[in-house]
Amino acid sequence: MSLARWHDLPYLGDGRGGLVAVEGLSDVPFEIRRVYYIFDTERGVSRGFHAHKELKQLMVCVSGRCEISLDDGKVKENVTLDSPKRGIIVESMMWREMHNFSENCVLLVMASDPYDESDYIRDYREFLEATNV
Ligand code: T46
Repeated sequence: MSLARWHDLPYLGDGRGGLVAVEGLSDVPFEIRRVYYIFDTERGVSRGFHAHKELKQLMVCVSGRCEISLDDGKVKENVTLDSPKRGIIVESMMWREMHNFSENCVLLVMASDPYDESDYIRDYREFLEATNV
């Protein structure tokens, strides 16, 4: 089974251009309690390198492209995000890394909870211990 849960977004574009609207609980399977976006990433920079204990997120590349590495402690998978119409839902207890950001990449993230540093696992060995019990 794939680790990446692809999620098609409601597309409302017309002759004037594109439009995507996302509502929590109906268009994504959680309440959206925080939105953030990553942009102007320097060439060669990678980000992430952590998992979340509880947080669920929908990640969409609304401009450009980037690669996401997912790892559930047993299986690893790489996916490319390059469409504003489709994203991935990243569940809790999933190690994630973001690589190869294109120059114009804007990675939009809709999250199920407010920011809470205590929800992060930033040590890979600790993550493996928690997932391979
Ligand atoms: C994730 C990936 C996809 C905040 O204060 N509030 C926030 O909402 C966020 C997202 C970050 N921060 C602080 C925490 C750090 O001091 O901003 C700093 C940079 O965050 P971080 O190094 O965690 O950024 P990334 O790009 O490695 O990870 C982020 C999210 O933190 C994470 O939840 O899943 O994007």
